[in-house]
Amino acid sequence: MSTLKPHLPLYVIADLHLGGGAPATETLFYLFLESLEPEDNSLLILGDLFEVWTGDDIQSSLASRVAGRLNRLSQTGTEIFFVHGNRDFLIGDQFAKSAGMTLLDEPILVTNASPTTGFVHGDCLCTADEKFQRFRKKSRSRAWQRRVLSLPRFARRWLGQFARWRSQQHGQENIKQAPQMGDVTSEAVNRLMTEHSLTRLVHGHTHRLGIHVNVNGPETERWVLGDWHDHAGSVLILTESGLTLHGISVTPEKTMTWSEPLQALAH
Ligand SMILES: [Mn+2]
Repeated sequence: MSTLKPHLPLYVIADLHLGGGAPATETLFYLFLESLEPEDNSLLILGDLFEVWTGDDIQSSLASRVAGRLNRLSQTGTEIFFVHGNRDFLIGDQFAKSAGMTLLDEPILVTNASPTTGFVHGDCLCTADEKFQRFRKKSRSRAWQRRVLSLPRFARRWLGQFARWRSQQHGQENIKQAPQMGDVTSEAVNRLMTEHSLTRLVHGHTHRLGIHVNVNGPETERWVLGDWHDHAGSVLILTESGLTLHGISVTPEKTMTWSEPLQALAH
């Protein structure tokens, strides 16, 4: 758990899955980062920035481009925080330092907003998928991570490809058999919100963009960030008094556009 009082507004993004999709997504990401400078603000990357990550010591042109852009933004005064996703949980101190960002353990509680707002990547809430939860538990242990990171680079590259393939297969099986498997469970949401006395929770991971109200009693909210793909993405903005969720996209002429704030879904 991490308690945070970031400079507001706090911009929040998740599930860019860079390296796994269209080049336009990376272009949109850099335009978005440029739009944040130089301002008194902060940025929280809520996991799955990359499609796959198998160790900070494995160099790629994508990783150095992303580190360079993030670092440039941090130099202009934007604080950058990062929470691991289920694809990039092996991001370590070395990459974080090169990107000028701070790694945080979830849940993140932002206490200088009203009400206090909780943030998680979201995979911890998908408890109907027991197979995934077993892997999550194992792969988040220090011992497992040390073992994997000590493998030679070629073996880790291969493992990364395999994990990507497995994850896609598993996702497709879930969609066929039980679509709710890929979503959060109300039990897990309620447990987390009650444990930390939260009335507002934000997460990504499920790629099911939306604002849900009365999720754990009256006047409780669950905000879900959308994923980024092709030329479009999703951004949440937290100020002292409010929260808004927007779609963003990039035109072929490389200009970025913002959507109006999304409205809450009726329940
Ligand atoms: Mn995820």
